[in-house]
Amino acid sequence: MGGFFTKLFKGLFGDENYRILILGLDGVGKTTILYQMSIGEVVYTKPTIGSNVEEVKFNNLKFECWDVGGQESIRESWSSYYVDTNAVVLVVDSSDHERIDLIQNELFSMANHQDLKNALFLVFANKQDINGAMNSSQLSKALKLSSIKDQEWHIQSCCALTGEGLKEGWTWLANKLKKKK
Ligand SMILES: Nc1nc2c(ncn2[C@@H]2O[C@H](COP(=O)(O)OP(=O)(O)OP(=O)(O)O)[C@@H](O)[C@H]2O)c(=O)[nH]1
Ligand SMILES: [Mg+2]
Repeated sequence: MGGFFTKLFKGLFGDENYRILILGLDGVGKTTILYQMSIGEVVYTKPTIGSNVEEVKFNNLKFECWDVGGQESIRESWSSYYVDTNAVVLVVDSSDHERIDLIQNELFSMANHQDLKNALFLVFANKQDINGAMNSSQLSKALKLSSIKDQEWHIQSCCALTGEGLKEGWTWLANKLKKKK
């Protein structure tokens, strides 16, 4: 009975809580995206050492968003955040052609990790304002996204400084999470 009322309450008041990991190489815009989504502002950021966590409310859902630093030494700790994760938001600097293979490898090891087998993958092709940035289909190819078969994924181009594209990406995530429940 308790379970029924909890479900009814959650259905009416949107009290679902989802665990989201925001990952990507250093300097790609993860912390900028986190604060655009949580407070709606561009904040001055320093490289993240360890992680930040903020609550994001979107489309009647609550997201507990973990933004983990992307520097090489911190990347080793990413997998300790994977358990019970509903979705990975992978942020890529679309103008960084040199490190595309590096993040492609990181993405594949995430997709192959047992703890992320049921997670959704949202890829933000960030920094679209920079000249020479790859668009979402070029980035999708470079990341070999179509080889990811076990998880559902989506790529969205964006500019975290203006906020363009962020809501569209988050809407995909919210709709998928609602369907999964
Ligand atoms: N031009 C441009 N700059 C951006 C964009 N998004 C973020 N930046 C800038 O990129 C720099 C790094 O952004 P952060 O959000 O700190 O990057 P991060 O991914 O959190 O980096 P780590 O914490 O080191 O892993 C900052 O100077 C941001 O203002 C964007 O869409 N366009
Ligand atoms: Mg950061």
